[in-house]
Amino acid sequence: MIREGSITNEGESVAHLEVTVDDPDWNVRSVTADLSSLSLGTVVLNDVGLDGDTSIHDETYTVSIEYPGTLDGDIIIEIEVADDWASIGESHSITILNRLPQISALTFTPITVNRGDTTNVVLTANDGSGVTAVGIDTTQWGGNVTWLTQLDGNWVGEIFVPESIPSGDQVLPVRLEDGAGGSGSTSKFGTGEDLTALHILNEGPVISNVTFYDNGEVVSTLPIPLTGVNEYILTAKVTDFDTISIVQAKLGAIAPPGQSNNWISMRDDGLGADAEAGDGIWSVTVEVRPGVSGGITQFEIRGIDQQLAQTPLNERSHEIELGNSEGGSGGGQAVLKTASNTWLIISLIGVIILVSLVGLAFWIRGGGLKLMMLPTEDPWK
Ligand SMILES: [Ca+2]
Ligand SMILES: [Ca+2]
Ligand SMILES: [Ca+2]
Ligand SMILES: [Ca+2]
Repeated sequence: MIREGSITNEGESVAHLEVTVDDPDWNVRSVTADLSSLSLGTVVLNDVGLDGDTSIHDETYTVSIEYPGTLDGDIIIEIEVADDWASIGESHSITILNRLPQISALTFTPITVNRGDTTNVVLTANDGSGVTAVGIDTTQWGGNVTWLTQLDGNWVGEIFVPESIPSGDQVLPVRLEDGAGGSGSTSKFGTGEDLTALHILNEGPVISNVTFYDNGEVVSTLPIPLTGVNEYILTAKVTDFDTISIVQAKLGAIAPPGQSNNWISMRDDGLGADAEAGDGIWSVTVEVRPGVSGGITQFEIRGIDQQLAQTPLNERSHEIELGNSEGGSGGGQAVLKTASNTWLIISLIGVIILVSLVGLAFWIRGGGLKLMMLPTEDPWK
């Protein structure tokens, strides 16, 4: 009967009522449909290719219908077929769908947001049966449906921007209910255009928990070897709402030879220096060689996410102390280190004083032995 299967109310769609007359020998004069149940009066169907009739003289009569009212459900209409002498009538039922409320305006304040922020929504929607509920649906990104409240003919509310929503322009679906019990979801205005998009900013990866390990133990000073190369593992926790594609370190004084200015990849695949794959803790081996200067040294770590956002420049710098070879291990590193530094200085001063005193004594005694004495003390190596 309805070529499209159904009509949507409030003029949402144009449908075609088709009636096929069974007896081809019958000299049909007219086919009409009484649509008074829809307040559309009586309409005439044709079989001459007009008004959506797909084929001329195929005994299928057609008329196009658009229903501006608000009824929905199965509606009975009367079809009448007449020839020159008589007419017969038949009742048929057609299905009217309830058009969803239509959105005519949607604003977000602010419209540019970070994930985890909130933003205010003002939405305007209309329906012939009245609008009874409007909600912003972020469930596809792990959020929820935030139902708006009516204020001055609009629907208003505050929504939370889900942490897992991708950055860029995102259209948030709107759930709507009307006074006829219809409900559904849309991402379009009544005009058919996409709803106003919320612009989601992308922040670069955040670096935290920068830690050095010496054979599995946390250290806060990296002892400088007298010979050979000391290796330590540097790890950092790297977090981002997006997938992290690269984490790199620019190691400076603790880089492998010739690579102090290179960005060296850190890894989170459980291989090499990395203890556990995919735990967000990225790892790289660093080297401390004889001859590097002691004290605080700077290095950088940066992450880059899938959408190429990088750790901000001012959040990349970290530092570590390079100490002398006697650095201990275990808890309370900072205290121990301070203590050993102090003792080192005190003993150096002591040695200097001792040498001076000894030198002075020998100088007093006659100078000749002083030159022989100094090399055997050997405190400077
Ligand atoms: Ca036809
Ligand atoms: Ca409706
Ligand atoms: Ca990001
Ligand atoms: Ca890891």
